[in-house]
Amino acid sequence: MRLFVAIAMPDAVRTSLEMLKSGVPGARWSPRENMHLTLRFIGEVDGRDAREIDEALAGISAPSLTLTLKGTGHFGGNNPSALWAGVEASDALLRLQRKIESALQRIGLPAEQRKFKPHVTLAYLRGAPLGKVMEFLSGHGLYQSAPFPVNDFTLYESTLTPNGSLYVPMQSYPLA
Ligand code: 3AM
Repeated sequence: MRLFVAIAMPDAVRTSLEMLKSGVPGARWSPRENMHLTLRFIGEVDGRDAREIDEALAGISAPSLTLTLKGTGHFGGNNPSALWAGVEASDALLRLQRKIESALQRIGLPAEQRKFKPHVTLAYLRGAPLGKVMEFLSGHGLYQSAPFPVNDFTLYESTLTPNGSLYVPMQSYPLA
């Protein structure tokens, strides 16, 4: 199974993100139920590893936090591959991400090579005109969610289907 660790967006935040989802031809907008902030992509593991990962995540002790989504951006430079909503800087979020990273390294997962860039993916893009992407970004640069509490994080299973990825929450872990 293909796993990742993320923070699920509360319903009110999903609603505010829904309003951003238009105006870019070639965008495959993330379905409302998929909206999350990835803390750690794990990838393909077997059942035994999944159990170890679950135990490692269950052993994490970290405080609950408050997040605010802020602004929009894209990955891929001049060949945009994804649109996302940004996250207001949060040391508590970085500390949580580091705890997850070290817990997973302790059980033998290879270190994540990419720098952590907190974001909520809005759409994956294929052949979207750069001008439309720039229009989207300048039009939604002032996007901001209400601050929201984060009281847990979740281990997700990602299933690739012909219509895009299906993300199924497997287990949630409370923050103190
Ligand atoms: O949270 P987002 O949507 O940005 O792109 C994948 C998605 O990111 C990312 O993990 C999230 C859940 O699928 N992802 C997929 N493959 C990846 C990889 N090999 C990856 N992240 C890092 N390395």
